[in-house]
Amino acid sequence: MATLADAANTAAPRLLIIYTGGTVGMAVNRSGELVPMQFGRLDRKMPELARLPFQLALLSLPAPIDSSNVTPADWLFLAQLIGRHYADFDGFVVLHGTDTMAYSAAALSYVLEHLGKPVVFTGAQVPVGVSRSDAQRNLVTALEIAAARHPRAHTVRVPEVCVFFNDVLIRGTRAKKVESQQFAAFKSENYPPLARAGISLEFDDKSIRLLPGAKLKVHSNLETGVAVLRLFPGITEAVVSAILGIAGLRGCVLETYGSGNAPTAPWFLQCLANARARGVWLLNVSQCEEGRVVQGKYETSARFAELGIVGGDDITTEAAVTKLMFVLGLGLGEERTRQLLMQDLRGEITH
Ligand code: ASN
Repeated sequence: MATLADAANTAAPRLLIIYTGGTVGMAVNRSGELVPMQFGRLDRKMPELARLPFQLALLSLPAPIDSSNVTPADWLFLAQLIGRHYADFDGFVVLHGTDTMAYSAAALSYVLEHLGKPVVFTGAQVPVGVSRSDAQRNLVTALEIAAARHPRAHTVRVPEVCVFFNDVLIRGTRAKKVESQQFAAFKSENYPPLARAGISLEFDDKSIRLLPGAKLKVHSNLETGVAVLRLFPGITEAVVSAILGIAGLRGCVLETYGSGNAPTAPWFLQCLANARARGVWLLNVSQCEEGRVVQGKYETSARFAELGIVGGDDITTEAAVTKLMFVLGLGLGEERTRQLLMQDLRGEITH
């Protein structure tokens, strides 16, 4: 672990930056492609870090990655790392590629149960060191959020896994990457941002989850036998039955239309029934960016409840995939699994 900055005041907040890769730390290789690099001396690239009133330390993954290569094993590794250093730091900032940041933030939200300290994911669209980079701005404010306390009570301000990007703080289970060319890469879906950064940081305290009563629990299992089936007009029986028939499939996010609607063709419903008979959990998530799944509102979702398909309310696909991995990874019985899938576990759904 490298010490980046020791504030003169030893009571200054202690923050751990975990560098996983992503554009923030990339450089162009000989073929002209952006590839992840070791950060080396981050404080040389960002001298402003030394001026922050924090005690900063940096940990890098042994081999930084483009976040398109992230796996559930990486999420568990990250969670263990945070768990191991939990007592020694007041907050954590994870530098991560933007492509799958929303999945990673959602996964960590589930795996870190009863979290009482901030875990702020951030990154950049332009690498640090390039003059127009957004890295400095994103990282400095993410650190401030990780250190933030309520002005009077001095309790932790954001005891959540969240994403900070381009001046907006988003709950980890509500983030979605919506832009690949602009700096405003993320959107908070179906939930207000937790904070906005302007000249000052404005927290929306009523939208932030309260401190947990219990001790942090770091879960160590995620079920990887999951899939996503996105419907489109003209989808064939061959496609649906191939996906739902995958050997070892335990759960599938069904990306449906509008308020959770899907074809009523008998072959389609039969494919769903066959999957359910094999014990595959189906979680109904809308392709719409706003709004929610209401099973039974239209005839086109009327059979879903009786087939045992779980309505995902206003959950995002990112939060749904990782929720399936987490809940199925707990290895619980039928009834408890259904309850947890329907329940709001980490602020991912609003009933
Ligand atoms: N491909 C990069 C990544 O996700 C994109 C980025 O970080 N802006 O690692």
